Amino acid sequence: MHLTWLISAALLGLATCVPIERPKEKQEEETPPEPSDTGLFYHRYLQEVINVLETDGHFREKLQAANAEDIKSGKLSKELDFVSHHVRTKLDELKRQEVSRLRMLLKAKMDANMEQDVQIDHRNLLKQFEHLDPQNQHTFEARDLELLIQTATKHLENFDADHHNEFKRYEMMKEHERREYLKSLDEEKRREEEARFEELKKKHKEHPKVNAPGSQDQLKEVWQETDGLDPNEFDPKTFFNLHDTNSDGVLDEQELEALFTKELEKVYDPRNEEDDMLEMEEERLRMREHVMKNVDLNKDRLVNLDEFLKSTQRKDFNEADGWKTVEETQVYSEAELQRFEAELVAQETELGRRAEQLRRQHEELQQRQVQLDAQKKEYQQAVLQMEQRKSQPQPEQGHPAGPGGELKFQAQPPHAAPGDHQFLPDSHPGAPDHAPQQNQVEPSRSQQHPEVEIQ
Ligand SMILES: [Ca+2]
Ligand SMILES: [Ca+2]
Repeated sequence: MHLTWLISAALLGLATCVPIERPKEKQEEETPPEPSDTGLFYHRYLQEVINVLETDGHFREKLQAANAEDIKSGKLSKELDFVSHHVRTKLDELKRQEVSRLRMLLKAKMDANMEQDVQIDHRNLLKQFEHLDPQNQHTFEARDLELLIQTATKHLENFDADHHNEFKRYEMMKEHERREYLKSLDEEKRREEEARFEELKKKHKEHPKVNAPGSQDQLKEVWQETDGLDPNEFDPKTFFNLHDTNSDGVLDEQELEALFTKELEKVYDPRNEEDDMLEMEEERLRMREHVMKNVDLNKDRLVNLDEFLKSTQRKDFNEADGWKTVEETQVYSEAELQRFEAELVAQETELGRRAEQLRRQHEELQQRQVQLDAQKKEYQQAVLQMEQRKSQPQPEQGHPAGPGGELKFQAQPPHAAPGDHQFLPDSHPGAPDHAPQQNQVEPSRSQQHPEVEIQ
């Protein structure tokens, strides 16, 4: 039954799942426990929907009676039709807020991709978010609850697997880069660097024994060093209550992981070059998975007191073989690394191909620019020539200076029509008889002036 019951517990933080054996003084505390962060990108929406649903007496009752199959099949979601109008209104509001947030996400994504002035088809784009029904963006319906539960379950189940996968790729990339670096060195330097790597590896392996998570040795160390209690008085029930920090009666993933800090500090120190803090986080996750696998009997991703006490009765609780850390574990095989490297080469080739394509496009553009520049220059020269011709003195014989019709035209004096040439032979400036009338006026005026001056 490794399925959706985790929804009702891990996400919903339901009071129904809380064991009855809570200490009396804690029962009186009415402050609701802080729910743990699921890490989902719609965590807030999910949590708020749960909170609102919990305020409805009918739904709460149905949830208590529901089993994992009812939740998964969507039977529980149908109960939404019977919740109070007030609750439905609140849920509608939550959905509208979530849709609006998703729209902003889409907008930001499009802006980042420089896709401006594009008509956004929200209904279509919202389809990529599976945790709500995008067809109806205004009200929260049974379909929304069903999708929310199914999607969160799926995502949570994949969460750890995705993380391991990411870590594996990270480790392979690290090794790939190390090998490439070594390849780039000359013989002597390479040997030096190889020796240095070995030295760091050796140094990283030097640490106190790491106890198996969830074992008596491990818990006792926390009891003694973190809680400052006498190891001879170790009491599982007290231990459980001490580390149920939000007092909700169960140890969730974060509370469990907090128990491993002491062990992790034995191996990883952020000040050391040889200790990789990403490896430490992977180690923490592996430890949590190990405990959950052995202790979480009902597979709800939570450890209740009953499960915890049972785990302390197990044979391997007292067996102290220690824990195999990440560096002692084969995270990837040589074949996997080679496949990864081949993938990298393919990616690089593709990038190279695209870069080459861009380079060619750039060249073409440059050539086009050169052509345009040449055309521009030709045009400018033509304009210049035309202007020069315009300003040249008019040829006396009226012969066109150039072969072009325009030049022929420009070469002619502005006020003389071609036909005027017939009368020009007689109109030499030297011939007073045929001087233009204006010229006749001028001398007469100049003749008058001396007369005026004489008078
Ligand atoms: Ca807790
Ligand atoms: Ca459990």
